[in-house]
Amino acid sequence: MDKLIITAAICGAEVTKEQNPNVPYTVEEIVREAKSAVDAGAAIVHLHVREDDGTPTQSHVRFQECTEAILKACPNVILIPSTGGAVGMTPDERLDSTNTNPVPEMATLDCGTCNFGDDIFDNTMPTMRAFGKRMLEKGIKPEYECFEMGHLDTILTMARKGEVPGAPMQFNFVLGVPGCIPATVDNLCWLVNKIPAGSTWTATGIGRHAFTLAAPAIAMGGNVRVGFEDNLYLERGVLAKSNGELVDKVVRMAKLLGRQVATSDEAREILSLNKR
Ligand code: KMH
Ligand code: ZN
Repeated sequence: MDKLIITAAICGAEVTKEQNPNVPYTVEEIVREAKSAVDAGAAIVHLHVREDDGTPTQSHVRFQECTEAILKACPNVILIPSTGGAVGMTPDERLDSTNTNPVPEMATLDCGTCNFGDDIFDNTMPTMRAFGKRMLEKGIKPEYECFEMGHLDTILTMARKGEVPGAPMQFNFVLGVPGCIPATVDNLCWLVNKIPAGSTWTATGIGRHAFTLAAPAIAMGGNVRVGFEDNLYLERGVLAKSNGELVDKVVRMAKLLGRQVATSDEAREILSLNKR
């Protein structure tokens, strides 16, 4: 079994300091959270950025600023900027995060429209084709985010047609978003059983499912994402003080289950990324 790749989704676009005062907004806070996660064992940081007042933005200028600052503190970390942004953003606005220099190694590509709490997260076929084209042109490896069962077939069909980058594909199964597929082991197995041989995958459990989905992912040979984007609590009623605390809990779970944790360079090899 490959080593476990832990991704920290340190910020997100929807969570606020009112919900947990440790949610980062400023560049300094984003660096602090990235470093806490990497120091605890995260090989990857999934990145959203905010204005100083917490407003989510996809501006490449802000991504550039945050990326440079994170890489100064954590020189080897793999960054996966979001192209999902926040609900309601236009596709062009969302894609701006890929306009940094250098181009990101990876970026998320969301695999279909779905409910997102009270909102709709809009990912039409033309939007996904545009995102796939951008990633093909720029040589960005997508992390295919699936929130619903149908998203997997959609993206596999697009890959077969050459509309998005193909093998080896990296999937992130995000389970438990209100209005989307529940975070059950059964649903995770259904998805994992349908990905092409040679693919890699990560499980993300939303809210109270963060760790109950991490456990089967560790046991099944998959990878795990945790972080404030997905869950603000270390345990029931206890707010996490940092993303590092959430990552550390996954590291401890992995140790208990006898699975080793990958460094960023080991993750690059597992994900077939170019060496740094
Ligand atoms: N903020 C969500 C609506 C991604 O990063 O690609 C979408 C999201 C997905 O976070
Ligand atoms: Zn995200």
